[in-house]
Amino acid sequence: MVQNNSVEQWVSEMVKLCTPDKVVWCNGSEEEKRRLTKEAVETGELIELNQDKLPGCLLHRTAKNDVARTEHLTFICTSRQEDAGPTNNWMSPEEAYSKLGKIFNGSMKGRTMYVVPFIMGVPGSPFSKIGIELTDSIYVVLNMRIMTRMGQAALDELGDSADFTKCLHSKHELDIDQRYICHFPEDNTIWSVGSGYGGNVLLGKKCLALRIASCLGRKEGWMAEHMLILGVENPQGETHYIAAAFPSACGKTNLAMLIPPESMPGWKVWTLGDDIAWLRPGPDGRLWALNPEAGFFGVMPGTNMKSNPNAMRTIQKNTIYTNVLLKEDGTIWWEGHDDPAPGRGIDWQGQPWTPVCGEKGAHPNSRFTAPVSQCPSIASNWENPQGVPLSAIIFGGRRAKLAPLVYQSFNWQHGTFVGATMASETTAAALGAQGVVRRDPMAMIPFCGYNMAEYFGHWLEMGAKLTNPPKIFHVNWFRQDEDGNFLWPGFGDNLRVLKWIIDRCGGNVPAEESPIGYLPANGGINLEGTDVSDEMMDVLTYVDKDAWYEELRSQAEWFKQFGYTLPLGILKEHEALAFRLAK
Ligand code: OXD
Ligand code: MN
Repeated sequence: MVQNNSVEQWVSEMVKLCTPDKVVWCNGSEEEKRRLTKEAVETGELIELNQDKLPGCLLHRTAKNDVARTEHLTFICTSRQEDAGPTNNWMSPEEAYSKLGKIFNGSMKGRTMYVVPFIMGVPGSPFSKIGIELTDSIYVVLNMRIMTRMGQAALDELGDSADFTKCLHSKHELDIDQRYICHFPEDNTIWSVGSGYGGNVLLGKKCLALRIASCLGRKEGWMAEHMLILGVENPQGETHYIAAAFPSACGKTNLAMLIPPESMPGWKVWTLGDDIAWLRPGPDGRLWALNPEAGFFGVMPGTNMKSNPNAMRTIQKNTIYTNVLLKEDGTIWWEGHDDPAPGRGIDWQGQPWTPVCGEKGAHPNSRFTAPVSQCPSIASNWENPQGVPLSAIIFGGRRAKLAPLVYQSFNWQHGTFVGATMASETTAAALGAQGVVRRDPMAMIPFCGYNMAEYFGHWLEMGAKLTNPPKIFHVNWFRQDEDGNFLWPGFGDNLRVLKWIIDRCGGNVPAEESPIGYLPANGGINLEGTDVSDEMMDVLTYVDKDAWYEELRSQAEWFKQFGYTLPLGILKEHEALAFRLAK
């Protein structure tokens, strides 16, 4: 099956290290899926759900201490520490190979090593990259089968080239004290050990398509971003494409699958991706975007027919659920489901559960893995090998105060600064305190594979190459009033803001200039059919100068860690904001 010396040689080295009893090369066939599913169901790694109600669906429970990405155990391993930068954990490649090598040594004894070739991107696309993941987890193989184009197609695409990302994963003991997720950009290699949680072990996703890809993009003149991609079609049938970066669990999947409100007839939203966008300048001077993934790995709690009907319809078949509640009829439930809590069930920890037991039935970071192709709002061109041209880029965060509903940056450099100063309240997608405001530039703080100051520099350089760059905006769906009530209805009504953004891109609506950027002019956002009063809109678009002075100070404090490496363009924008606020 394989005629690639580099692949064979690397696999045999890793076999020597991990000493599995058996090595199975995955070809991605249906027969292989059936065989692996049967085996995992027999061992209890997966639970088959009610096949009449949820055909092809499975449930998996992770270890209790292994429910989210572990950022403190995630490392960028470069020869020089400054190449990883101050925002990443760093280990030297020697230390990492030696430390993890000891853990991997013999880690697959008594187990099977699966060889999983995969494509991030579309076969034949200039965007695409090949990876090969070696893993001892069938759960990982079956998830990779959904999340990527996996199997023989990837080996065919690779041919006899040695240009692939070497991804090694072992569950080992699922012991948090022996858990590491290490990236070696200089060797195009990822080693992950001791975890079974998706974000740590589906190595095509965060590890390759963001951390390693961001390094490749910098070298090769493109960008790997933590962004959804959607198309907005107006009643005249014209579609504009938008990419948007929000931190984990801040509504990227919901926005990507938005259903227009009834009061906006003729408008349509098309989904192209919900988590990762690879961006390249096109020959037309525009920025083109492609979703390198083939599946969604979405957050379960809060997903329902109001928040995201398209996601609900996507996950009715061929879906792997992780850490949700199992009901007696073999279907599932999670907090925020449309159905009321069942009288009893088995919770995500495998324990008997009732609504009054005081525990969550589903883990707050429980997930679904489902094929993108099953999404009812999937764009017909989502697999276009060239991607789609972007009209706008949106940055956003979860901020109770400060950031207005929407504003437009003055130009690419200012937009890069807006992205570089993004901040958001933390969520359950990563282990650690929740609800704390942290800086998360471009939503990439956990995912940038190199020095973030240089990453900002790369953004500025990319902008200089684009003769027709997308316009850059910032949104905040989460602004609250003094009593902690959300001011903006969100969900489908977010299309009103997208419409304003598209109108701005076409120069079709006036805006008000403010110190932080262009704001919607009075009446600029259509509120017909909402409960949002003009007074609420005033609060939603209010720029509180005192709060922005405080923000300016906090930005300066945060930037200090980069010292002289912070690009001049970012410093200039910081000064310009101070100047505009003082005016
Ligand atoms: C994700 C994340 O799973 O950002 O997409 O954590
Ligand atoms: Mn994400």
